[in-house]
Amino acid sequence: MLHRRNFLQASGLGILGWLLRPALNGSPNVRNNPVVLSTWAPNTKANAKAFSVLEPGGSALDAVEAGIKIAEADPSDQSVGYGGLPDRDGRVTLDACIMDHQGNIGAVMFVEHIKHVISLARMVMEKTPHVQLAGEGALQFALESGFQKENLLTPESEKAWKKWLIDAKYDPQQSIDILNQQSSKTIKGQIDNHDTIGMVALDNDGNLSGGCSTSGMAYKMRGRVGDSPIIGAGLYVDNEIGAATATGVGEEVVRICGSHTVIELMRQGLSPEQACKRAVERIVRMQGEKARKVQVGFIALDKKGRVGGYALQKGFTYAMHSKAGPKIFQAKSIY
Ligand code: SD4
Repeated sequence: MLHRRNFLQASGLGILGWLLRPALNGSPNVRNNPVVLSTWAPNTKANAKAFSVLEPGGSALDAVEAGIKIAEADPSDQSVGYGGLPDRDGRVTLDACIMDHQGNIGAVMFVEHIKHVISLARMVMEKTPHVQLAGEGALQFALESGFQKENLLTPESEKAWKKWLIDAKYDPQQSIDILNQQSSKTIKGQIDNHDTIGMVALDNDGNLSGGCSTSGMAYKMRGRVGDSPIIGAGLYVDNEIGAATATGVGEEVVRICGSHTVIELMRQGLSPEQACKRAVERIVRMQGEKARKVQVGFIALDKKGRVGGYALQKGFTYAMHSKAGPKIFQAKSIY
């Protein structure tokens, strides 16, 4: 017996629906308008690398991986990869995730000794039947896959940790305060401020991908995982709508499934900036006065190549690279 849904699919109505699909989605593929967008102004270098992949026709997925690797290898970026600030026990533990235009996802969290966790996340996505690996198991998979075991704690980060230890109270709130200081400096200081890299890209074929990589909150509790490796929180890509990523206090981003929320708001017709604003407003609604004390920033890129961002506190910057060259934005904020 032919079920109603099968009947509709088989009939002209199904075909009509399929024909109307691009119109209903509101945004047919925009071709040859490559754009890369990332959290924080210093990631212009990472963007330039990603754009060098996009411009000759490389995929958005290859572009975000190549771009994020620049931040992961940079010891002056104390929030990502090599040189990342350690947890309260002095150990650098990294989180990353990646998502492509077909909804493929991979993530690693609480990983030690592997510099390019974005590539490891991609390997989880492409070479395993799983989507997330954590801790020792993620390290084991990395070593079996040919990644090098490295010491990621630089002398500078060790020095900063030892200074913190002098009056460390081992109070999780301290880690939040440190992250807030890092991620809401004045505009002038902000230009030099590195932080978690979330990167989203649109390639020449009109496909979107994204990635996110971080050492997480400085001096966090051992084993703490934030939003950055959580698909839907630190990153989300929907190839019909756009791509979004987050930075700041991960606990607040996870609470509202931040990046997925931004995408759903864009699906309702909001611009990237409006959608990011609504997402941070949701944190304010949930957390009330507590929201004044934390920093969260979102950025988003839509299918047409339009970009936007918004933060809870002043001082959040984001960086774009398109055919017009690099551009830095100072995000608007609630407070
Ligand atoms: C985390 N969201 O682990 C990350 C940290 C971050 O800017 O974004 N710092 O919570």
